[in-house]
Amino acid sequence: MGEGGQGGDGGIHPLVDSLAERIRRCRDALPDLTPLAIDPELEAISGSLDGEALFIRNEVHRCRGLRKLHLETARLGAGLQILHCVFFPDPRHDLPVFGADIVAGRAGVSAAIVDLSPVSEILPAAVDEALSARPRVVFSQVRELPPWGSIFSPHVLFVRPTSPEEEQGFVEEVASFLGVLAEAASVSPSQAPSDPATLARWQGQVKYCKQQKQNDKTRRVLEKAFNPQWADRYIEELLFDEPAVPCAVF
Ligand code: BLA
Repeated sequence: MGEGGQGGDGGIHPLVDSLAERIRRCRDALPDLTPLAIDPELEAISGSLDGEALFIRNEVHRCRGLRKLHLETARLGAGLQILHCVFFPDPRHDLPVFGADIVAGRAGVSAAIVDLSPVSEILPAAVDEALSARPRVVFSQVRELPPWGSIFSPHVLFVRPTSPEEEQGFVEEVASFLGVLAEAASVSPSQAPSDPATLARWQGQVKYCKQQKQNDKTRRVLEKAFNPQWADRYIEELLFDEPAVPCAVF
């Protein structure tokens, strides 16, 4: 891989690489971590687009309190590199959705976002308090959220990192968010599938998925790299599949 690894050499941007490693380390410490089966057609996808290497790698697990932990790293043409990560809670648990996304192009990282997003009106109090108390990193370029971003919490961090120091700072921020989630997941009780609170959290998670699917930028990139039908299936089945109705969990 060439210096920085972000040229047209098929490599991975160093932030994508180091964040993926850090997320894996945090994920691997979660309670009762179990790999989930994944369609081999979706696990590793390679090809080429306009003469450039194209690939997607997907990892999927579950753990105590969380129904699906998804980590994706991708290179999708025109030098575009993406880290996409969503940890979806089991609606029986009062836990937020963890989401992180990095988009890097030839000119560097344009978007880096991380959040623990509520599936009810507000975050669980312990999560909110722990996020408020976390050490903060200062970023020189904070970005404005699109309208569908109303699903994110007041703690959401959406920045364009402008130096290796800020990139490292972003990795530390993601680790802080994951530390808060790990603590919450290890102690959260499981409520009945029929509990009104479970149903409300299920609805909240369905809404989270629907709002994320309004991000046209994701769809456009996948349609260009593959085709509209493929993009649709990928988004509906892997990126933002909606949780099963809780009563069916019985
Ligand atoms: C923006 N997401 C983008 C952009 C692209 C993608 C190309 C525009 C870059 C920019 O605004 O600088 C593409 N992201 C992808 C693709 C995948 C992906 C193809 O994850 C997957 C294969 N997006 C998420 C998640 C979050 C997220 C989980 O998938 C947040 C937790 C956020 N992406 C997000 C936001 C923007 C973005 C907020 C900016 C959108 C805007 O400004 O309109």
